[in-house]
This record gives sequence, C-alpha cells and structure tokens, in this order.
Amino acid sequence: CMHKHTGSDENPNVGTIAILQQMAEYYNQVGDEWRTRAYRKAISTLRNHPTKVWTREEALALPQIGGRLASKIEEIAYTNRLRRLDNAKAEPQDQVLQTFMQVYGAGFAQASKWVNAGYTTLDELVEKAELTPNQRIGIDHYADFNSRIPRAEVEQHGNAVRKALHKIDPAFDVIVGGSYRRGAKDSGDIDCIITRPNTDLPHIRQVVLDQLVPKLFAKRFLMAELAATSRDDGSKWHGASCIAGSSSSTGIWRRIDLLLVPSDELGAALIYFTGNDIFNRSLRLLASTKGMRLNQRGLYKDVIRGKGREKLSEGTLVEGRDEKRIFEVLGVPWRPPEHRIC
Ligand code: DCP
Ligand code: MG
Ligand code: MN
Repeated sequence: CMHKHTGSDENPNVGTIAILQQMAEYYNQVGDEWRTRAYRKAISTLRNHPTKVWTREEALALPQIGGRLASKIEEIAYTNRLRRLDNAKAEPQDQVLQTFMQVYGAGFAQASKWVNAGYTTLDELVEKAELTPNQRIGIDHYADFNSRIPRAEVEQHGNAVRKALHKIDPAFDVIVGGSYRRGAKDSGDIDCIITRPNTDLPHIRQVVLDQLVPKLFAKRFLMAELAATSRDDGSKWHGASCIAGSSSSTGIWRRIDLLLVPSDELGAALIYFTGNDIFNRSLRLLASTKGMRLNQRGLYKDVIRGKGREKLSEGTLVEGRDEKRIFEVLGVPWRPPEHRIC
C-alpha cells in the first residue's frame, strides 16, 4: 500500500481483486484472521501487477500468493466468480450469522452464541434471548445502524455537534474524520474528532462529558449512549444521534463517535481516525521497519525491538501535533485523505 500505486481503473486484475476482497471481508467477519491476511496480501500483489493473471502457475510465481489462493485466482479469472464465495453467501447458517453480526456491538463470538442457541431471527432474539441494554438498542435500530449515511447528512451531524460545542466554548474544534474525511459519498458512522488549541485531555473530557453530551441529549440530537471510556483515562464516547426536521433522514438513528484529542496529539489522531484501517496498518508497519513506532498519540523514535519485532523500549516522542510532519519524518510523501484508501 505504501509502495507503487496503480490506479484501480487501469488495473487488469480489478475483477479478480473485487471477488478476493469479498472473500477477505467474509473471513474477516467470521474472525479468521489468518485467511483474511492471506487474501489481503494476495490483493496487494495483484494491485501492483501490470498484466492480467490467468493461471495458477502465473499466480504462484508472484510474491505473497500460495497454492490454494493461486487456484482461486485461476477460477475467478476464467469464470468471473468463485464457488467458495457463492457457497458462503448461500449457507443458511451463515446468513443468520451475518445478520446477527450486524447487530451493533455483537461480534463474531456473540453472534455465534445466538446461532448455537438456535435463534434464527432478530425477533426471536428480542423475545427469547437475554440481551444487554445496548444489544437491545442495536436490534431495535438494526435497519438504521446498517444503512449508509449520505455525505450531506454526515455534515449535518458534525455541524450539530460543532454548533452546540461553540456555544459552550468557541475555541473548540470539531473535525469530522473517518470515511467522510477520505471523501466518501456515504459513511457507516460519524467520527467527530474534538480538540482545542493548547488544551489537555482532562479539560476536553470535562467539557464534552459534563456539558456537551448532556446538552445534546436535551436537544434530542443524541438518543443513546453505547460506550464511553472510564472517566480517568477515557478519550472516546460512542452513541447514537438523530437529526430532527422534515428532511428524508428525519428520525433515522445514526452511529456517532466523539473522539477526544489533546492538542499535542492532534496530528497522530488525525492520521489514525482518517484511516482507512489498512492504510493505518501499513503506515505503522513502515514506522516499525524504521525503528519508529506510530500510534494514535504520536510518532516515536529509538524504539528497540527484539527478534520478533516486539517492543523492548517505548522510544521517545518525535511528533504528535502535526499530521504533515509525521509523514515527513516517516519519509512518506504527503497523502491527502482521499488517497488513503488501501
Ligand atoms: N481504525 C483503525 N483500525 C480499526 C478501526 C478503526 O485504524 N480496527 C481507524 C481507521 C478508520 C477510523 O478509525 O478510518 C474510523 O473507524 P470507522 O470504523 O468509523 O471506519 P471508517 O470511518 O473508515 O468507515 P465507515 O464509513 O464504515 O465508518
Ligand atoms: Mg466511520
Ligand atoms: Mn467510527
């Protein structure tokens, strides 16, 4: 991802990549990290390959592609489909699992428990399963949470947060990150980065949790709290929000994340919360190959690692505040958010 980047429309392997991506997505959802990684590696190899790969032999000759994946690449090249993917989509067990995994907050483990207990529909879960309050919210607003949010509506939610916060203190900044900042035409949720110049986390947290959140509940913009990290070290608030009025989106509950960021970590937080997740992973890997470490707080140097790349020292902070400077220190040409899609 950090290397050569072939524009996706000119890549002769787009068709194969699209199907491999669905397969990677499937394995990711069922928690098979090993296969997910294998598929993603193969995808990145094909992305950088200048000609269409037709046969198993051709695929095997490329880096990061093993025998089983090579056969699948051949099958896709000749048939434009993959039987394994068709099967996965058709399995009734799997469809129930997929449905349950899309309940907000329920991962593979929880969804599997419900499947194994014999439940087959969301209604059955509501009637018979013992649900946490958040799971109940996830089911009651299942359709809402699983529908994409148009870009214009993401903006409305961001504006509502910003407006309320500016009434409390105009020095605060609200930056909508995530897929929105990457320029997506629609998003899965609204990621609001909340910061303030020369201000530490405790102050930001106090204003957001004690003033902003209650105020937005009173306005009936916020509808539910789904997760908030503990008072002392917390830096996030997850919940649901809703725009009132007469537009087409009236009444739809959306997932919203408030990410509280002290000013001296803004650059690193912007990188992290802009993503995408695969871009973040490759940037972190690159940092580690240069003896550095990147996380959502900053870029650190002189990190000592053992044989298995495990950290032996935390290193010293080089840069946290400035997004562009982090790219510079890493030796990566600046990539605008719209180009951080891997
Ligand atoms: N992130 C990450 N690794 C994860 C999850 C998230 O690096 N496992 C980072 C990158 C994401 C950002 O956090 O871009 C926001 O997470 P979201 O889950 O909200 O993902 P996006 O905003 O990218 O996409 P969506 O439109 O689905 O919300
Ligand atoms: Mg998002
Ligand atoms: Mn999010």
